[in-house]
Amino acid sequence: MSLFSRFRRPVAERVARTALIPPGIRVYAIGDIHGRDDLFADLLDKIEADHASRSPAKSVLILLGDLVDRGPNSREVVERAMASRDRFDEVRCLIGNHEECFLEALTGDVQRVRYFSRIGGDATIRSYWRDEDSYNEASYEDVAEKLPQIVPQSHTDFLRSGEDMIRLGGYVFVHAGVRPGISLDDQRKKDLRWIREEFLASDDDFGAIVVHGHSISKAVEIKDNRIGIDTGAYCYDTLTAICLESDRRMILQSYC
Ligand SMILES: [Mn+2]
Repeated sequence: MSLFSRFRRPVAERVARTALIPPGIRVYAIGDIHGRDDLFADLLDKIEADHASRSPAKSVLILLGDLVDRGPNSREVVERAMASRDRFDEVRCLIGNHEECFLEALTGDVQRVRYFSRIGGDATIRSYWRDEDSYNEASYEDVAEKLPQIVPQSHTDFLRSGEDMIRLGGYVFVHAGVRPGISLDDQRKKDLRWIREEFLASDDDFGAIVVHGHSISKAVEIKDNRIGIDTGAYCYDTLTAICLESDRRMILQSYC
């Protein structure tokens, strides 16, 4: 199947009046990209075409985190995310657990480099290192020393400027989820970036519909209290965005 299949405008679904995005704003949120720059590039094109085909509105792009690791082109994904600031009125990026570990590895701490490398960061380091042979021969100590030098400061600054929670109308955007029983204002960073089962299993009203990534499902998960859009770019070759405007929502996808 062609990656650049012909663009078809998706049909918007109307939802409950409580799930509103403020007037004049059109949000596009993208799930975990994980180094799949091919899918990211294609999805951004689809989003741009979708936005242009609709009535004028402020375009807000939200990246739900986990831009890096596992897939082959993390460096390119970060570069493209930064460049997307020229294509949208506003770009906001969440810090995923993989960005957290990447930023920690960039401190030069050998243990953190080792951990980062194990959870998928190996692919990220490779994308910045470029020279395959020298990377294969490098020790963790070598990597800890060299990594902060080969990752451009602009990339580090961009990732570090990420947010942990974005609230917009009746929605809240987080990387992983929220802890049930705790108000949105009191959520802990660790849960927002790492939580899985307790959040996914909960039927609680969290105070806003939670749009999240982090936990992979083959199809988009739309529940009353949450919407999961991590469709496993690096393993199922599908990257998903949700468009939210007023009381409408629609899905855009890129796959190969
Ligand atoms: Mn994650």
